[in-house]
Order: sequence, then structure tokens, then C-alpha cells
Amino acid sequence: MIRFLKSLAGFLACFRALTLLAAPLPEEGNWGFETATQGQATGWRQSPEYPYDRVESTPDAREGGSAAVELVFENPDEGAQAHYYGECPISPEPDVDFRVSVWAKGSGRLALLAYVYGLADHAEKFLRSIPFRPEETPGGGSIDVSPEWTQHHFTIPAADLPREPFSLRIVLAATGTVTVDDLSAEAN
Ligand SMILES: [Ca+2]
Repeated sequence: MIRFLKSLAGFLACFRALTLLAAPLPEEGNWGFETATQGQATGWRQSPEYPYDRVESTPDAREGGSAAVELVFENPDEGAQAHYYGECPISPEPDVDFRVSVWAKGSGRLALLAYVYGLADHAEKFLRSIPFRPEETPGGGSIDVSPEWTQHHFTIPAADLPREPFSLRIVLAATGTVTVDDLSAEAN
């Protein structure tokens, strides 16, 4: 029995090591915006509280794909935000930095947020929004988007994530006119 438990512990340690190495985003999340329904990326939606001027699926995709999403939020009032979020829940490791990358091009700025939900009582309950920290500007905030497709890297430090079980949704907060494609999770 003890031997069995030891081997089980070994297996679980391996499994954990594997998940730390690579925690891919759930496949069903349409992270490349390849599928659209009535001109809108499937599985993504605008926040009614933080609307864009316009969001639509565009064929102007990064190499290897046939669609991306164009976010338009021109001349916002001071401090105003527009949110476009993936409906697919993500459950990152609670004690590991959560790193994602995204491709963008256009004219404007892009920030990433996470809507974070607690999972007490087997129900998701919205807790708060957490900003990702861009690798280019570690102090926080948004990154400058250039006219050429460029991959940008964002992190939520483990210390910013809840201790209790949680899930999150990725939120794209852009100003100007920014086309986004191919989100992915990154190994730590
Ligand atoms: Ca795509």
C-alpha cells in the first residue's frame, strides 16, 4: 500500500511538473478567432458596460489563419475602457504566474485583463478584474500596437491571483483600431 502511495505521489508530481511546463488554453476557446457567427467571433463577446465602437471578424488574419478580430475604440474619454472577452473559462495553476501571448497589429494600444471568478459552492461568482502586466512595460498598463503583426507577452504574477479555487476569462481592452489574433498560454 505504501509503495502504491509512493508511486501515486510520483505520478502526481510528474503530472504537476507537466502542467507547470505547459498549461495550454482550453481548445474550445477559439483563441485564433477562426470561427465566426454572424460576423462575430464565436465564443467572444463585448462587455455591455465597456462597449467598443465596433468589433468584427476580419479576414485580415495572421499567417496560417483565415480570420482575426478587429477592435475599434477611437477617441475614448479619459480613462474609458472597452472590453472584449472570451467566454471560455480558464483554470490556471493558483500558485504559478499566468503568462499568455497575443498577436496584434494596427494603430492604438492594447491591454489585457482577466475577469476572475471564485468557484465556491460549485458556482462561478465574479470576484474582480486583474490587469495583466505587459512584458514590454512591466510597470503595467497597455502596450503600443504597431502596423505589422507583432507578438506581445503578458503576465499575471501568481501573487495577484486568488488563493481559493478560481477560473478566469481573458479580456482584450484596446483603444484605436487594433486587430488581434492567436492567443496562447506560455510555459513559465
Ligand atoms: Ca486567426
